[in-house]
Amino acid sequence: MFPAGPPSHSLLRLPLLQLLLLVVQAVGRGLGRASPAGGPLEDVVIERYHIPRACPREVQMGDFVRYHYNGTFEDGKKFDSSYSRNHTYNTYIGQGYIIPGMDQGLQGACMGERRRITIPPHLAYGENGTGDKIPGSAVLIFNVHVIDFHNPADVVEIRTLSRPSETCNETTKLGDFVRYHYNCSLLDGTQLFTSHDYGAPQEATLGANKVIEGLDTGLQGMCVGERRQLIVPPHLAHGESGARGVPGSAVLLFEVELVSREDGLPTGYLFVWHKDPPANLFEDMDLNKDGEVPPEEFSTFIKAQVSEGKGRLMPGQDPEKTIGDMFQNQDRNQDGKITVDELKLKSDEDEERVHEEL
Ligand SMILES: [Ca+2]
Ligand SMILES: [Ca+2]
Repeated sequence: MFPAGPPSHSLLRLPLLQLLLLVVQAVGRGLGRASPAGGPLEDVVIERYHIPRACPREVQMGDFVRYHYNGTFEDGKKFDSSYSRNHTYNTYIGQGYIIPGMDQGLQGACMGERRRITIPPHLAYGENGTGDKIPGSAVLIFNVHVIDFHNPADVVEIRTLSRPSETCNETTKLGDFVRYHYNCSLLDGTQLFTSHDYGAPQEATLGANKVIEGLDTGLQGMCVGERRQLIVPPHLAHGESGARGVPGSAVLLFEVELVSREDGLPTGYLFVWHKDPPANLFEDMDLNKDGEVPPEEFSTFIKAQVSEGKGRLMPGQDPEKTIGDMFQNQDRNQDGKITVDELKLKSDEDEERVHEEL
């Protein structure tokens, strides 16, 4: 009734220590179980009937696990199922939130693993049972499917899948404007989002709080053309409450490819000069020398600075809009033209502000 350990094909893939533990478990528990007297089950029995090919880590004390289960009695009668609620059961392990037998029975599980956990009454609901569903002295059998788990201390796990063959001199850093493709799924393979749905790469300024923290981190230090896999725990993604299409406390799997990278501008800046700004800035802008700079002159001047490589606009926004915003900032009395008194460099303004504050 309780086959000893996992099916033989998966034994080959287990690390030796794990294999030994399983054998010890199986022998120890198997003997206890199979006592000729047919005595009571003394311990939790774990049968790992599906172990995924890749198991980079196993459930440990303190992990938060999301799993589905069917709960039955020894006669096969069902008493509870997470599937009927259409929602995983989510809990911390080893902290007494669940019956002791489940706390024990979930430890060592891989993501995606299916295991049967048989729990004697003294590690479940004891002699008295509980509610109207669990009678006294019931042995409980849980068929469990582990969807994902994480630890609150987890950081983003980053694995480079491929890099462009030519050397990469500059990698992404905070403040950069990046374009990237991504696929996002749950760890059980459920597809959630992909940039390929939009037919264009996603855009973001790194560190600008525009994407979830784990993705922001995972996109840093990357070469253009590099592909990475990111495993993002929920506290660096959509948290306990989840988001549209994302279950609460879900661990997310991203595959990202960096398409392009540009230096960003300092916070609050729309345009910067590469070197010093022109000495006679207003005169240079006032193309017809009438003492006023309307939007057309302003726009012509800024575009010339950009095309001559003297300065650059904030990346990731329509240049016309940025230039329009710059004009609005400078036209302080909003009369549609900039005068020599109105024109101020942002760096000078900031400095003045600092002095005023001091
Ligand atoms: Ca003018
Ligand atoms: Ca004005």
